[in-house]
Formats: sequence, structure tokens, C-alpha cells
Amino acid sequence: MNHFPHYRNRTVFSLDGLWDAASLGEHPEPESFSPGNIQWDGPAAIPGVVDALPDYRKQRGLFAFRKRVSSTTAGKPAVLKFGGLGLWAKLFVDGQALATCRTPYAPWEVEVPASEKSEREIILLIDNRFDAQRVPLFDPYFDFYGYGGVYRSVEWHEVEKLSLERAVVSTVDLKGKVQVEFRFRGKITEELELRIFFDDDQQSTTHRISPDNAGKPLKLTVPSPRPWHPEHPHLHQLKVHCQGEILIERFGLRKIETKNGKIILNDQPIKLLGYNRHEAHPQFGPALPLSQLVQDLQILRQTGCNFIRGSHYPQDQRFLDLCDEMGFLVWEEALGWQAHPEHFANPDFCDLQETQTRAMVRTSINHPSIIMWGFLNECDSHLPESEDFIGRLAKAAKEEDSSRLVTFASNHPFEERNYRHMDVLAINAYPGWYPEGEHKERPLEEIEERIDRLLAHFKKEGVAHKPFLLSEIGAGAIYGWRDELEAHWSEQYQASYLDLVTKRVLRDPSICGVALWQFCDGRTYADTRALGRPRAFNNKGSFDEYRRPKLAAAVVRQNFRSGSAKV
Ligand code: ADA
Repeated sequence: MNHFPHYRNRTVFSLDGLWDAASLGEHPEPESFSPGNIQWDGPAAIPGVVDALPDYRKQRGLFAFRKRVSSTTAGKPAVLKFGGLGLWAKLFVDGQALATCRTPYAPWEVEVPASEKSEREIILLIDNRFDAQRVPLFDPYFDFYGYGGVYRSVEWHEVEKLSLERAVVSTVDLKGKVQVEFRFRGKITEELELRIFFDDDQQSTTHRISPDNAGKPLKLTVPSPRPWHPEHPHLHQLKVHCQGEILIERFGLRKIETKNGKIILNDQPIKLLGYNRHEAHPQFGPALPLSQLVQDLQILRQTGCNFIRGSHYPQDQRFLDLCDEMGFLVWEEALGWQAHPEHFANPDFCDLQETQTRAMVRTSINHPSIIMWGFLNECDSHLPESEDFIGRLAKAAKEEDSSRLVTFASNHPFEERNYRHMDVLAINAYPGWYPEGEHKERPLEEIEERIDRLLAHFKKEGVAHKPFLLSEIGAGAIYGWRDELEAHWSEQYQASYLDLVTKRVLRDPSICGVALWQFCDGRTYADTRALGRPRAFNNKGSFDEYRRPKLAAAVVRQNFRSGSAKV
């Protein structure tokens, strides 16, 4: 396994590698497609997306991928675990349709019935077409490219009828008191003995779990506790022996809360300094190699960042493991982008939003780096139709995890109707970039004006006791464009813009942090909407899509590193 949790003594096959691939064209009814006689074109690498393949890019349609898994244990059930894929997928094993995935980027697990065969055949249909019925969570107007393929790793787990899948570790205090909740696949019908170890200790705790205490968390104390913090990201391991298998979870002793307009980490206020980051690269799309994840995080660390907003979908578990190890604070959010009232009125959309939000939280639950859950980026939260649904998602996130902050990024701050659902006032704002009213040359003065207006509004709304986070703010620049007039799209204008923003954030105690928009340029519309996006890219990165720094990168680095996250 290339991310936690680990399952020692369990048979787990990584299915990353070469699969057979086929383009099936614009098949009108992918739901009813039968994979009986596919003409395979040749190999494709999984994880990988068709939009990055010379043979398939520029095609939107139905594709198939096939993998044979040999030497499986006859008669044993299995679970196929996908780290994330899109836009739509349907899974067949040995010709039997098992499940359909309509939650792009979210972790997806499918139970595979036992078979007497020792060689199994997996066929995965992938469709990268936008389709409001089949794929209601991903609309063509999203300002990031909709890729078709398997974005992250795939694993085949052989499981017992009853198997221990997760041990959720919650911090009670920084002296090592934790609560552990055990999650099983299958129903506990008789008493089970668990032997529990922390780190490399030989001393174990025995816990007898039975049908009537299964859901009750177990209180334990970590021997030699060391709290997790971005400056000292100490991690602990929990090892649970159960029925011959050993589940290994990694966790951190970390508390997060808000108080008097501040974000409080381990009882100390902290300022969040960082970027929004899309998972994308021109050569790989969202199917990034591990080396790119490490490179991105080293660049962010060198830039003086302690915070990353994983815009705008559930993140790669390998990336979150690295954030745990390298000491970044993370906002992870469910897939969403400018949802409107017709989305709120669509039960299918709403159910899928809740499904993916819960799946995201349950999968990422033990990452100490994650301090905030989000959803529905920039939805019409200024309209009354939004309130019930935003409340539903906030409730779902809190039900899955009461230990972290919950919010969503609003771009309607002066008409916002849902501040009550925000633990953190997360506002996306683009003063000095998108014109509001008259067109002015280099309107940088709008930045301070807008922030002052926001702070005054929060006071008037009676929400100034909540921390105010600039969850997006930024300006575009074309890499290499140096303009004497320092107009929009010049590197100079972007650098001046982010200089003003980061200096204000660092000096103003009323602002708990910033996630600049955005870390690096990313591919967006491939249709005529691109008229507003030079190169069909979102060019607001401080780095270009190949992570080459623009002038702004040095300015942000200078300010973040000379400033302090200590509030
Ligand atoms: C919005 C949106 C981002 C991006 C940004 C922009 O805030 O949340 O995804 O589209 O605007 O570049 O305009």
C-alpha cells in the first residue's frame, strides 16, 4: 500500500501499472454497455487519464480498461479500492456488473463476490463526457478541466467476511489520551479479541469487542506522546492485531478549534499562510506521480507556507500522508463549484454530494494535517434555497467528525445567508482583478478597501467572533510576460497584488489566514469559455503549470518567510 492505513498479513495487490485500453467512441448509453467483445487498442498506464494520451486526447466519450488479477485466493471475497477517478465509471469483474461511480475524485470501494477462479478479470468503463444526469457533480462550466481516467491508485484487497478496516483515532488531549473507534466490514456476531500496540512498544492492550460494545470508542493513552504541529510533525502509529491481520493506522496528537476570531492549534493561535492547489500537471492531468507531490510540497515549504486548500475535491491520500509528514495544515473539500438552486432542488445531486462528503471524511479521518472540511465551493449561498442543503452537508461532516472545523468558501459575503454553518468565515474575493463597476487601470487600491469592507460587514452581521480566512484571492499573470505598463496578466501586476495581500494578512490580527489563488496554473475550459482564460488555463498561479516561478513567487516567499504564523 502506498498510503496509510496498512494491512499487514492481508493479501493486497496493487493494480497500478499497464492495463489494456480501448476507446469506445461516443456510445449513446454507457450504462447499458456490455463489455463482451471489446477490441482492445493496446496498453495504457493506470493511474492515468485519456486526456493526456496522444491516441485518445481531444476525445470525449466512453473508454474501457482491463486488468487480469492472477493468483487470487479461490473462494475469498475481495474489495477493489480506487483512490479517485472520473468523470463516470462502471466496474465489471468476470463479466458481472458490480457498481457505478458518479462521484469524481472521491475514494470508491467495491465489494467483489468470492469466486472459485484464481484469475479474475476486471473491466472498468470510464466516460469523460459531461452529462447532467449521469454526472451531476461535475458541470462543464467548472473552472478546471474534467479529466477521464483513473486519477489515483487501485488496490485489490482479499478480505474475510468480517474484517477490521479502520481504527479512527481522535485526540482527547495533548498528553496522549485518545479515543479509538474500530470500523469493521461485515457484522460482529461474536466476541473478538483485539491486541493493540502503539508505535514500537511491546506492551499491548487487549480489548474484547462484542456485538453490544462494537460502536463504543475505546479510551487509550499513547505512551511517550509527542504532539503533531507543522513545526514538529510528530506521528504515532496504532497497530491492531485482529483475526491474524494487523491493521496499522498513523495519526497525530493534534487539537484544532476557534476562539475569539482566531484558529487555535494545540491551544495556540496560528495564522494560515498558503495556497489553493489543484491536482494537475500538463503531462499527467490529475494522475500525478509521487515525485510531483513531493516537489509541490517542497516548493510550498520553501515559499514559507503552512497551509494548503485542496481545491476543489477530495485529495490524494498519498498527498495527505506527505502533508502529515512534512507539517502542512490542510483544508480538504468535497467536489463542488458554483452550484445553483437547480442543483439544490435535485435530490440526486444532493444525495451524491452527501455521499462524497461522508466518503471523503471517513477516508481522510486520521490525517492530523487536515484541520478543516469543506464543500460546495462558491455555491449560491446568498439565496434562501441554499440554506437547507448547506446545513445538511455541514451536519453530515460534523456527524462523521466532530473534531475538526467545517466551512465552505463563499463568494457572496455581503449577502451570505449561511454564516451559521461556517466555523471559519471563508471568503473568496478578487478585488483589483475582476472589475466591479467601472474599469480602472491597475486597481490595486481595491484590495485594502474590500478587506476593510468585509471586516466591517462581519461586525455588522455579528459574526466577527469567528476567524476570517481569505480562502481565495489572487490575480492572473502569463508566465514570462513582463509589461512596462504592469497591466493585468503581467507578472509585475500579479507580484504587486500578492505583495499587498500577503503583507495585509500578516499584519492584520483580524485575518486568520489566506489561501492565495492559486499555487500553479492549471488547465481549464477546452470550449469557448476559454475566451476568458488565456491558453485555456487558469493563469493565477504564482508558478506556471510546470512549477516555474513567476515574479510573484519570490514576493510571496519573502513575505511569508519574513512574517510569522505566530499570532
Ligand atoms: C473562483 C473559483 C476558483 C477559480 C477562481 C478564478 O474563486 O473558486 O476555482 O475559478 O474563481 O480564477 O476566478
